[in-house]
Amino acid sequence: MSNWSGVTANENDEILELLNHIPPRVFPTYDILTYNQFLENHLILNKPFLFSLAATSKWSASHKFRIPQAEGIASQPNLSALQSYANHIVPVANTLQQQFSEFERTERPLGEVLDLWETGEGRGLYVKDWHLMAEIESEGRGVEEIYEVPECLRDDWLNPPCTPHPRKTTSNDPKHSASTSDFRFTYLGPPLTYTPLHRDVYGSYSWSANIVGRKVWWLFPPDQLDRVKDEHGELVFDVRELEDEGGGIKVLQQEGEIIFVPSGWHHQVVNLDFCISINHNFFSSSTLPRIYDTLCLSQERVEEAILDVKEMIIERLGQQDDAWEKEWVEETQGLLERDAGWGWNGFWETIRNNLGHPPAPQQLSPPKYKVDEWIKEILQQFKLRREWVFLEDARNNIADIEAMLN
Ligand SMILES: O=C(O)CCC(=O)C(=O)O
Repeated sequence: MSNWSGVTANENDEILELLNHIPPRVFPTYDILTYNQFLENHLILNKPFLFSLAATSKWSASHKFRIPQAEGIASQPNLSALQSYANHIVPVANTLQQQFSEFERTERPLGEVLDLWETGEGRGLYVKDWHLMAEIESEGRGVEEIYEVPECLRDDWLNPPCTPHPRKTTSNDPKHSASTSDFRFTYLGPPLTYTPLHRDVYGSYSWSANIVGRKVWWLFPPDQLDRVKDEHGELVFDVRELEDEGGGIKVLQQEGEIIFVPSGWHHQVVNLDFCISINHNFFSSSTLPRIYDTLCLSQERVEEAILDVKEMIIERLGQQDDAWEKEWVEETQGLLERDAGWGWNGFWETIRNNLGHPPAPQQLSPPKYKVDEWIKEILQQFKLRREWVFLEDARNNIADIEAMLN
């Protein structure tokens, strides 16, 4: 059996309720978008849009994983076709079991989850953040067996460059630090599985393509978060519990469409059908000032959380020279790497690698003078920080970067 066995009457009511309250779409939907339009109207202005289903109609995944039904009836996922990846160990969230500010999470072979779904079990299970593309490449094949990244989205400084065919590695390939290794994900889950309110890692953009099924998105621009915070200033988990759903901008993403989520925009997503989607978190040179600010904020939070450690270091080493400060900066970097996913060394290393090996050709990247401008802006700010004084690796990366700027 390859079909999902359908929704219960209650689930159906919930889905209809969601569908009945979708406002007209306020963001543009493009069949075609040139890189320059993308850069000017969306990357730099940091504004959402969607690509129409034309963007994914030729993807292998759209043919392999989708079983179309009669008009007006949602496509079915081809679970049997997914069985060819049954041995992949995938992260699974149980969206019926909230644990504090997360779902209960496990890791298990994909085949186990597919087997449950094929018998109508595992209703709340959501396979999230499955590194399908990296797995395929590690097995020596090319990601063309799934998709091809749309041209506009190839200037991606966070993921390995888009190469549909098996990736040939050479000794000249840039070294990807652990923090910049792979943010290309596949998600699959039954109707009503969902992703709670969040903002993407590092303050990156994301794009997300629906291979099978429809999703509802709630999007919140960075300055419109007041109504989604609780009395302690913490973000709520599920905006559906709030009056007027916290004032989010609601978008129904149809099967085949790709949505672009700007940097720093919080979002929540609910699957209306059995959904299979592919997404990338990414950023490019135009995002660097935002990514920089996000890392500064993460650093502030880390410092506040371990102020007692600072006092202990000062007590032990005294303040007659800067030994205490060196230790303090190193201490905060370690924690920052664990908490935010990277520290300043990883940040500057990523910029150096991408400048040295641009992921996209010139016509699909911002003009060089703009790239230099964005980098110089953050360099100037970083040189006023104490990390500039104490982090030798960051300084070395910056020396390499400066040699590549005009
Ligand atoms: O599809 C989902 O459940 C979440 C996707 C998401 O949060 C993203 O693409 O940034």
